[in-house]
Amino acid sequence: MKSFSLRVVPLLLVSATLALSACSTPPADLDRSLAHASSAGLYRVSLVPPAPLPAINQMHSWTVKLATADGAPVRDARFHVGGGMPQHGHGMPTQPRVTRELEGGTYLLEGMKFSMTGWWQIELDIDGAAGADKVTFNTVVGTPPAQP
Ligand SMILES: [Cu+2]
Repeated sequence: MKSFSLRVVPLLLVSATLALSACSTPPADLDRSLAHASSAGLYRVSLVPPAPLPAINQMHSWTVKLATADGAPVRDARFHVGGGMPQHGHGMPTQPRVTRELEGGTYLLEGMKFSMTGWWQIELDIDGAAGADKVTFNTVVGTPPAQP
């Protein structure tokens, strides 16, 4: 038993080191587009973040634009918002919600906050006139500028 542990520990250390270095780097071919067709093709969805994207740990809002596959704005839709960091296995630190429709097919997504730099996914479950569908976006939160 003792010799087993002695052999396993160095392997664990090596794996942990590899995992840490992999964490900080999003996949090179990551699709960072913020305009997608939904999974079943029912909708076209765009996310509009504030520009520039706020530093980590700041609460802020995004805008969601929902249209049919033909591009007609979709009113009165409902959303469930999820997401997290796929490389770290944790979710969002807040529970973002689509709180209201600002104008036809344009919605306010409040409560967004990124607690770490790196690759985040934002998942929307959509319930609208054309049916239920979902869409996932990728965004990479940058290193915050140095504090003076
Ligand atoms: Cu993380």
